[in-house]
Amino acid sequence: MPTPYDDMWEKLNLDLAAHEGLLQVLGKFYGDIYLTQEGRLKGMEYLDFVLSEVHGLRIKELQEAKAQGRKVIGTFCVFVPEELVLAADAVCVGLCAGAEIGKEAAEKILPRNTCALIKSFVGFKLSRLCPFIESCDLVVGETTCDGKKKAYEIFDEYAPVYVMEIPQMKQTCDRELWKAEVRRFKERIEEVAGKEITAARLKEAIKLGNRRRRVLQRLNQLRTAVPTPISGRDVLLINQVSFYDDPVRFTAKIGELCDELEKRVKAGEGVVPSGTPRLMLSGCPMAVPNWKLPYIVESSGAVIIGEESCIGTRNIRDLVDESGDTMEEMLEALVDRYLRIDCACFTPNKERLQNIVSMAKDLQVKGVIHFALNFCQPYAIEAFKVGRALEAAGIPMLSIETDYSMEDVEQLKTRVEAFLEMVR
Ligand code: BJ8
Repeated sequence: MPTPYDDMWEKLNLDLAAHEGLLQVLGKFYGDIYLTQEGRLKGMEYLDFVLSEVHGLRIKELQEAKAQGRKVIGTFCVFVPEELVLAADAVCVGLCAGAEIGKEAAEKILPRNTCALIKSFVGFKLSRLCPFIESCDLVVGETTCDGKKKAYEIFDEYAPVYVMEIPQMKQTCDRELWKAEVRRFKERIEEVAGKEITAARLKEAIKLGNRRRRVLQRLNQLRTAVPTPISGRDVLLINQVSFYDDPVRFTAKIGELCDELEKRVKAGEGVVPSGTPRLMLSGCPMAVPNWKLPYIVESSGAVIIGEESCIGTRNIRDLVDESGDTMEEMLEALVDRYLRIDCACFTPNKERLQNIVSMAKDLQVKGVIHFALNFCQPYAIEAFKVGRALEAAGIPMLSIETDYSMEDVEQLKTRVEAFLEMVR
């Protein structure tokens, strides 16, 4: 069926037939998982709208920004300091992909035992299905896990790629390396954007980034109320959308949603019956449209009230210190803030274990579900230590490894139900 965006998609060289198929599947999937929920906040209509226009209106906005001379920078990891992109008056979009539609194409050039997230972004590019990737003037990769690191070398043949080196430890020399990388990134962004990053612009960008983190922190705080006032699925969606929506608009809209949520909390209204087991997710990021596990968990009679993940708390927990005025002070603040990220790619990674245990205790969850994508060594291996740390704190954990396919849904449901029986 023709759409008002066909010309734009054609200009972006998308495979129109395959793309239409993708949108249809996505629409059906979204309807089943999201629109069937009862008692959703009115504010979620904004998220429904954004998602329905994810490849339409938002891409149109990106094209308009480009026509005005602004550049679009795509990222795959929360380690990329978005503030520098915003300070160069460029648009930053998260590119991590959570669908397996391009898997076949990806497996022609990547080993089959590569994690689904990597296969997804490579597959999207090879199959010409992602208008975000096609809109990018620069794609920023990073040396986190080996899979991503090596995949960028291939991706580089299809798109303009720049790779940031991320340290694997957090000693003084690692901080120095990271600081040098942040400076190198600043220069590259200035070059691509054709604009100097001034101290005044960077200060504004730091404030904007923090405002968005604060509104998501507020959301996370409100959702902990009893009875649970919003589903885990809805909060995950909000976090996912935060990566590609306009940051000023997003922050305002989620602020309004939080006002509504606050009223609901005061009125003592919930979205699940009292006594519903409250759980926390921990592990690999769940990129759009990876809603599989949250859907399984919440349709099995539990509710999720926290995500220890990069599309969740790990991305919003730490703010950038706003007190600096000089470029040097602000770069130092960025270096410190980003180095607090506790991705499983670090060794040792004790902070993550401590953060998971304290988060689970604060939220008073009945248990934690640890999620690793198949073939993701950092998270799958770290699951052992996470389980041990939680056990010592008396908190049960279920460890799940899966991908984006639907083949194991029944099997996962059985395991989640058995876990719920146990924690009840
Ligand atoms: S800071 S979690 S966003 S790297 S799932 S591609 S780790 S094999 S996503 Fe991540 Fe940055 Fe870390 Fe966060 Fe590799 Fe694992 Fe795949 Fe992964």
